[in-house]
Amino acid sequence: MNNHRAAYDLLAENLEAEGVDVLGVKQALKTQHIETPSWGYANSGTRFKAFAWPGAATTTRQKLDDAAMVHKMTGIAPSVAIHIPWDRPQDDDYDGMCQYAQEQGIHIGAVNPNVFQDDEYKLGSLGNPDPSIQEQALDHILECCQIMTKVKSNDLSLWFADGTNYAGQDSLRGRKQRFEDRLRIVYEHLPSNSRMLIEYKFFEPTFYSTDLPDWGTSYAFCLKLGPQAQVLVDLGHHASGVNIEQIVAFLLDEGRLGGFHLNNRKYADDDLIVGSVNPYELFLIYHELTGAAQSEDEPARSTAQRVAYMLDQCHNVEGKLVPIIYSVLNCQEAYAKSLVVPRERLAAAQAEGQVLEAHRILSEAYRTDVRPLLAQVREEMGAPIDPIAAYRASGYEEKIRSERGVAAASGGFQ
Ligand code: PSV
Ligand code: MN
Repeated sequence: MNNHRAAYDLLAENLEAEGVDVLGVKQALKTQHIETPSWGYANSGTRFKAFAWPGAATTTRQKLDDAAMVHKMTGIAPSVAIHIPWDRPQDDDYDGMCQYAQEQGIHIGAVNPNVFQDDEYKLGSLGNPDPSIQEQALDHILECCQIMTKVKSNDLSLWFADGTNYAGQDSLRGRKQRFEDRLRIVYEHLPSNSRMLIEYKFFEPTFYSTDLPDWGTSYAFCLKLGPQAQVLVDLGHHASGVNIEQIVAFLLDEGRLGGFHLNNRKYADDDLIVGSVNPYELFLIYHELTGAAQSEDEPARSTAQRVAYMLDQCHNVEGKLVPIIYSVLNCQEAYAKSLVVPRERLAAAQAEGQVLEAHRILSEAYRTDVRPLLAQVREEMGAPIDPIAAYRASGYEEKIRSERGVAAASGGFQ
């Protein structure tokens, strides 16, 4: 990869000949931003066992160190999503947390309330039949709205484990109404200029009904709440055949796509590297986003420009930082390929009904080997040309293994 220059020059020449503005593509790549999850640096596991990984972060300070290292290696991961209470600082010193992040060259991103880990939430949070539990969950989410202001975050990222396991267990309409009422209160407490991102998941941990099972339900709630409410698409939370890029296109066009949790749906949740199984699908998702961002269509254009790209991955068998770096790079590659799609030629072929020509134009862009372009961009940004090799050579992994050891727990900010 070190001798990328000749390959880059040739690629740039070919792309220019096809009408691609290579300078513009490089500029776009330099401003790409993938947020990493604090919880991805800590120990995690399957439904059956949490594994202790040597060197895994146990404090938020260590998670921020790791996130900063990922940013240093990639140049495009400058923020970290936090999960409360997992990342609650001692004495609620959020200023100290922000300052520490800043000193490492990163900042805090989305704030994720946790209304699923406490015993009280056994039958749900905002959808719980017990009004006092609904109130407890609401209070926690409202506290997270205040934390947003403290950490200068614009995104409240909401996921609910709510639902039922048995037919007849609870009133399905009743649960919907409880969500509607409580989410309205949350909406009223959002800091100005911020957003509430509503995530959905088609099953798990409840199996008969899930209160927010699909994008349509999240979208319907968003419509009722107002413009600051948008849908969060977690790639893992879809059944196998679902066309995620079509959901993305719809939500962009309606101005309601707020963000992503990037991962891979083979796990049906958060634990596999994004783009590791189906990089073509990731490209097709980016194709919709780039197309909207470059269009004149409103609200699609401005919506695409504000989308939050967040990884939501925990790695149990493949280490912690390398898979996160790998994931960031997969997003970078998919984005680069979407930037070289010849959109005018594609639109013309589509308008003429040239089915396979349109398909060929799009898939040829996907087949472009953009690696020399990415190497060039990284070099121009002052990031390592090969981030994974640079990470392995950095000694960071050995350092955290010897300093942190193997710990079973994951604690707060210390
Ligand atoms: C739930 O599966 C989820 O995707 C939500 O985004 C949570 O906040 C995250 O994983 C971490 O548990
Ligand atoms: Mn998620």
